[in-house]
Amino acid sequence: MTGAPVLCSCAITGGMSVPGQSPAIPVTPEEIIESAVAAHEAGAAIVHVHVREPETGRPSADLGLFKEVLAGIGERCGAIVQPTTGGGVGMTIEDRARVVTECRPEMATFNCGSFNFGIFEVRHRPEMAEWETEYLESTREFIFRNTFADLYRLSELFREAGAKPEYEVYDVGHLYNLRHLLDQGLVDTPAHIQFVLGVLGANAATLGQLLHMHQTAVTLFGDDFTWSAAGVGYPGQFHLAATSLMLGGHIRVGLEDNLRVTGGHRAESNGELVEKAMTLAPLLDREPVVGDDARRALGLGSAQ
Ligand code: KMH
Ligand code: ZN
Repeated sequence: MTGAPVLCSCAITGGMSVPGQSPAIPVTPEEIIESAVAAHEAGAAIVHVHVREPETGRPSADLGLFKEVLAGIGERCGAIVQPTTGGGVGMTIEDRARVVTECRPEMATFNCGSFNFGIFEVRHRPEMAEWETEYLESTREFIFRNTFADLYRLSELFREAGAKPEYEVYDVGHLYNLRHLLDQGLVDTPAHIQFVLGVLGANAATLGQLLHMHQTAVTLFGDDFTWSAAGVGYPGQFHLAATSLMLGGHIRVGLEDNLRVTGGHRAESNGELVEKAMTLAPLLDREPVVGDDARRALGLGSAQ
């Protein structure tokens, strides 16, 4: 060991983006599986997955697609496969939660509060299909709904399914929501928190805000939590990864959150983003881990 273990999570395709934003975004189940396996080979311990309608690329919560993707990745590598319960525009909490109750993954995302989630500022490219332009524009009116009733219900469903939540917090108030759930006996500790910064409608992907949110989490949870940082956009993705490595956190990269590998170059794959992030780890005395070492770091059982 050259330092404290670090887990890299790769967010493979996303639900709040459209495929016309970049040809690198995987769409079909085969493409998502292929990209997830390659991200794992590049060093990602966790692959975070959404699914898309194969014909159009529209974000979907279809259970058949989730089953195909989860099984496909599981057959080909030992990554922790972490489906989303975040969904996309127009999906209900019941749609979004079904992947947890039906597929019983070892881990899944759990969004900790409601907020505006705007992607209408994304550049509208001529090659985008009509639905893609409409999808981006529709987010001027979109509220990412995660009410207290939703949070309570989702907490029960995760427990029943035996899935570990990754608590996604986008702003400081979401940490207080999580503390409230803990006080209600709805959180098993240590909780795993993902600081997702840089969404239009929530907090910014700056070092100052990550430090503020991390410090708030320490105040609320002491040292009884593990955490990771996901910067949305470029260079936020890599700036937050570097800061998180310095502060002892884990990291998340991937095409869901950012499409650039450098200021001048669009990423050609998820693996490329993982590789770049992984070069930072040894420089900052962190030891990348995958497989059962990664599971141990998160308090998960060993792989089946
Ligand atoms: N789309 C990201 C900004 C989830 O899938 O549950 C946040 C996310 C949450 O990945
Ligand atoms: Zn996601």
